[in-house]
Amino acid sequence: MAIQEVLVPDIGSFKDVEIIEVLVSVGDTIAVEDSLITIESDKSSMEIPSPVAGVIKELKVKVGDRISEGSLVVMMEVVEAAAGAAVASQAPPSQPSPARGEGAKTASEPAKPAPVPAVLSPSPLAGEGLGKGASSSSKLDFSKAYATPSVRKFARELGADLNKVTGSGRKGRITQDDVKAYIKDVMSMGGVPGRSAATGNTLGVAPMPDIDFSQWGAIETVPLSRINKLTGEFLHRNWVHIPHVTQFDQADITDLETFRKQLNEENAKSGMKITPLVFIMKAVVAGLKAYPRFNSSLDAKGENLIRKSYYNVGVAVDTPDGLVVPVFRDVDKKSIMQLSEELKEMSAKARDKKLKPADMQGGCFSISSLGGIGGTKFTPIVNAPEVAILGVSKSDIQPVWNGKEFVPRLMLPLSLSYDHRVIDGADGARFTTYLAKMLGDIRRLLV
Ligand code: CAO
Repeated sequence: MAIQEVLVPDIGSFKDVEIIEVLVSVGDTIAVEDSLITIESDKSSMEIPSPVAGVIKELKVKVGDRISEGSLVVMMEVVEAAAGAAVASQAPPSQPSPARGEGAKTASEPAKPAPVPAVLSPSPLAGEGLGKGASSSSKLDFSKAYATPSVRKFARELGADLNKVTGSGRKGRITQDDVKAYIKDVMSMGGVPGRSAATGNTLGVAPMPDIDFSQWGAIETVPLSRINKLTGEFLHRNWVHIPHVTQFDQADITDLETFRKQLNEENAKSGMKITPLVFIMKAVVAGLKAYPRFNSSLDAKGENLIRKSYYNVGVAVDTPDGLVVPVFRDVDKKSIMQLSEELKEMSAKARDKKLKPADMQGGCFSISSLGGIGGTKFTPIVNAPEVAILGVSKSDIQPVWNGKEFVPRLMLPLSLSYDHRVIDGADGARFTTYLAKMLGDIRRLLV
């Protein structure tokens, strides 16, 4: 073992350039060609790798120092074989260093350890600048990215596309931490680093800016509820992963309303209130039976459809803490009165935060009813792994042409969003037409 100086080699036009990274620490065991420091001029950055293997005994530089050819970088305790190689590396810098290849093995014995100029690993800022250890099979083109060779190498090893990473270093340089943060973001979105938006695995868009709104006036910061956060994540995932189409339609519920009001009058004493929603749940189940693709889920690989022979319907409930979707089981087997009772119970449980996880699982299809509030139509987000969701808006009286004249009819707006990977547009329109037919004449639900 011998302590040896490692010097900056001939670095061409680089003179008095700044060290922007020190990549080693005292005590580190270094292999031949491990990078020691990164230097940066106005035009490019480059790493200076070690020409010898050994243990760092002393750092002679720090970030911000300026160096030129011959500057001392580290004191290194070199292993014997490498010490010999180090002397052999005194060949002119423009020639390939035998210390890195076969020459190291054939080098003659050194008389004494001599200072070792390191061998360059250039990285033009606007060039490919591949680190030596980078995979030659990699297809990622980082030519526009502003990063040092070690960061480029790190990004290639992880398959991160540096073109999409925002640099937080000086002058926007991308650091290793920036790459890690990018990978974390991509993974949290269920994506694959390095795959472009075109492949469907990442959004490939810049993150939302962090804005200080107080610069324009008074503000208050209100934390999102747990439900808000969970729902937000879930909806975002579904919105990104599922190709949505929304089919609009309307159902003539004039006769249904007459019947519903009659039922409510008959049950006034019991306090039971029947809303249009329970009829819609029944009509949906009839639709799921007529069009079984709507009662299916895609498997995780997206290669098979899993068809269900049970009819569980989720209903979105608005609570002070956010949206929850309790599931009503076996809707096909329950009466209008039973469903009304259950809807009342479940809505109360939801608003009192008493729903259990099991109450919100196992749904086949969801309904989001804003009919009690207002609006004419909207585009609900599919509640995966389900493949369709029905949005219901407020019914109103409209003039409808009956072939001879316009007559006032109570029309219910329907907005069906579906997963276009599973459901074709024609089936989407068939499904809403079928729903409208069922709701237009609820006797058909018995057939
Ligand atoms: N058109 C006209 N009136 C309607 C209607 C419709 N489509 N649907 C319901 N109504 C009426 C009801 O008949 C009731 O009238 P009365 O008070 O005169 O009896 C009134 O509106 C209120 O109904 P409701 O909302 O209490 O009951 P519901 O069975 O229709 O809905 C529930 C229950 C739990 C779904 C509902 O309370 C709710 O939370 N809706 C919001 C769902 C939501 O937030 N969806 C958005 C999800 S995406 O962000």
